[in-house]
Amino acid sequence: MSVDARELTAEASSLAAQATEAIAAADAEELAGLRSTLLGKSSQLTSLRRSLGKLPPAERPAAGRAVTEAIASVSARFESRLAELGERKLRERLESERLDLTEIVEQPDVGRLHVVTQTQHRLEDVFCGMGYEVAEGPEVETEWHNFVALNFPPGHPARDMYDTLYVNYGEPGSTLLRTHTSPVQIRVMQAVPPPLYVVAPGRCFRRDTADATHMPVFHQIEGLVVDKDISLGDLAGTIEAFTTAYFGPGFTSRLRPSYFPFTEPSAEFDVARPDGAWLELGGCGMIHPAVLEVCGIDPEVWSGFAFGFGIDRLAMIRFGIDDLRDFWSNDARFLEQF
Ligand code: FA5
Repeated sequence: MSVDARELTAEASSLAAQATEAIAAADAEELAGLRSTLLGKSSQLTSLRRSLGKLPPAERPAAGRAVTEAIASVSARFESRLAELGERKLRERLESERLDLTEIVEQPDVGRLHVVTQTQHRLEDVFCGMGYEVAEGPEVETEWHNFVALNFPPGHPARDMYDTLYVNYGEPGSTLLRTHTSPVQIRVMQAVPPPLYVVAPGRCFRRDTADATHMPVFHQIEGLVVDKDISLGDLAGTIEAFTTAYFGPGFTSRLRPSYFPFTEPSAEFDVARPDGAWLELGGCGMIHPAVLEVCGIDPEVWSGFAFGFGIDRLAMIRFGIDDLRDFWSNDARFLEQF
C-alpha cells in the first residue's frame, strides 16, 4: 500500500482537530476512556505513526514531525483538560463546604446557677480544702432534732428566737420546717463516731418578715468539729481561715459574746460591710456537754465546736448587695451579673 506524505500530514492534523474537540467536550469520566481511544496502541494517531515507515525516506522527517506534533498537541490538550476538570471539581467542593464565619449565630442563653448556689458550692470547696466532709439533713425535721436534742427543752425561752413553721403531721408540734442547720449536727454525731470534721449546707425556714437582711426561706452552712483537745482557739482560727479564704484578706470582722443553748461559751460573728455597717453572719461556740451526751459521745474524752453561718448574707457581703430580697426578685438583669 502506497502512502502519500501529504495525505498523512493532513490526516494527522485532522485527527488532532477531532481529538481536540472530543477532549473539550468530555467530562471527567469520559476523559479517562478517551486517553486510550485517542493515544493508545490501537488509536488512529498511533497507526498513523506506524505507517511513517512506509514513506520514502526523504519524506519521512517532515511527515514524522507532523505526526509527532499532532500526538504532542492531543496529549497536551488532554493534560490541560484533565487539570481544568480537576480544578473545577476542587472549586465545587470548596464552595459546597464553605463556612461563612462572618455569619452572626445567636448564642442560646444556657442559664447559670443562682448566686446563692454558687456561694454554697464555693463554701463547700473551701471546707473540703480544709479536710471537711459535706453532710445533708432533712428540711422537714422533728422537733426533737431541731430543738430538744440541742438543749432546748419544751417551753425553753430560747425557742422564741426562732419563729417556727410547724407541719401538720404526727403529734401537734412534733414536726416542723427546720429553723436552722444545727439538727444536722445531731444526725451526724448519732450516726458517725468522732473524730468529725463536717459541714452541712442547706435551706432553713422561719416565720420572719422579709426585709433587707431577712427572708422566710434562707440558707445556712453548719460546721461541726468533734475531736480530742479542741479549744475555743481552734474555733476562732477556723472561722478566721474560712472567712479569709472566702472574702480574701483585708476584710474586718469581730466575735461578740452571745447565747445558744447548744454551745457554751457562745459567740456571734459579724463582718463590716463596705459602707462600714456591721452585719451579723452567724453564730458559733463550743459544743455543750449535754448535746454530746445525747448523741452518745463522752464529753470527758471528746470536745468540739460548731458554727452556723447565713449563706445568703455571705453572698450579700461578697458581692456588695444591699438587699436580700433582690436574690428572689427573679430579675434576670440582676441575676445575670453573677
Ligand atoms: C442559728 O441559727 C444557730 N443555729 C447558729 C449556730 C450554729 C450557733 C452552731 C452555734 C453553733 P442564728 O439564728 O443567729 O443562729 O442564725 C445564724 C445566721 O443565719 C444569722 O447570723 C444569719 O446570717 C442567718 N439567718 C438567720 N435568720 C435569717 C433570715 N431570716 N434570713 C436570712 N438569713 C438568716
